[in-house]
Amino acid sequence: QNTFDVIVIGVGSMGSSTCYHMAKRGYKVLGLEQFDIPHELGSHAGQTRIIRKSYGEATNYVPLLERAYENWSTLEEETGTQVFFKNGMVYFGTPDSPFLQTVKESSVQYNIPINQLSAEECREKYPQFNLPSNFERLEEPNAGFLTPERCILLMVQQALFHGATIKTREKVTHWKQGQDTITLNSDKATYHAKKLIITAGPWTSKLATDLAPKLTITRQPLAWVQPKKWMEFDKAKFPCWLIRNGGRDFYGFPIVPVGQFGGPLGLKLGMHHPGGEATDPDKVDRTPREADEKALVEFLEEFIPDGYQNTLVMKTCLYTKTVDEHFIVDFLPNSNKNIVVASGFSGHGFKFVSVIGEVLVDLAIEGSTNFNLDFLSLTRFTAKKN
Ligand code: PYC
Repeated sequence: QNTFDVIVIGVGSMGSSTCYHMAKRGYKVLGLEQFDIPHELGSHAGQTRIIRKSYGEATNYVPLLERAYENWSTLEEETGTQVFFKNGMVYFGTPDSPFLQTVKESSVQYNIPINQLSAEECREKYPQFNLPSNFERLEEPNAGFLTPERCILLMVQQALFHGATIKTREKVTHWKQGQDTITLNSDKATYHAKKLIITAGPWTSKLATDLAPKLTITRQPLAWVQPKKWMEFDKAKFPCWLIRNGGRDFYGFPIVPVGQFGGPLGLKLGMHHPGGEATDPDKVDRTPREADEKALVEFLEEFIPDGYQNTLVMKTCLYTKTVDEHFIVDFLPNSNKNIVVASGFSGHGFKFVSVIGEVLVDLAIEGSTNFNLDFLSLTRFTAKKN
């Protein structure tokens, strides 16, 4: 009974989606999670996550996003539960920002509606923002946010419904690849499987040590604050936002009603660039620091002046970053295509969860995917040097 078609290490965001897609396709899957599902120690907690399609990081992501949107919608239909909230998104920054340029390129290449707002139109529609006159102002009406904890719970629920075995509070201590079988030890048992999928977020480098030089874990503070005018920031009026301000990039969400979404309470924001300090997921100092709060408050006071009255909650999230901030979705080298890894989501991965699980199933079971994932491959790191 300890033998499976596939074992998934880490049932956070990517792992829950992988277990869900694997079980739906009828495979015998075991998902092992060292903490609870969901938990707050990795990268998936925090009530809300941005979803957007006119992608600024690279146009190559858009086909994955098209499918991610479809898959989120399927999950909603299957469970009768809303996980995607389309309140729109704004992108603000200097016109030379490569990110904004790529948002526009994605829009043109894939026919994704975006609006370029004049300073006056923007002030009229989004009076909450105070922007330098030279900033470009873009709006993506079909973007919005996902509810990560709810998404994970629903995917795990559906995985269980389709026969998956999910074990929590069980830590993988060692795995080894044999001729046709992978043997895996946890702190509770030994298991065997034909395929292994590693979706362990910030713990990935500890389980696939060859990847350690390619991954940096950073400590990312988040704040939920009380704005001066609460209702101006309600999700009925206020969009998700990303402000690219010369290497100091911040993002945030509207206030969501806690009765529907759960806590924390308030207006949420975080700093995306420059990343927080490098850390180890087992040793990270999660205590909010004065400097963390100061950076976020100063940003609000400059760009969203009515957005800050006082701080309600601060939390620490983790990013797992690659040098180019593109994901790693690939087979482990020398694994004969039996071990697949997804990591390095670099703080912008959650929106892709619903498609990455599906891609990982394709890679593990079929040995390939229809998506072009060259830009997410491990070989891109070495290819660049030659
Ligand atoms: O996933 O869109 C995103 C995002 C932007 C900044 C941090 N996360």
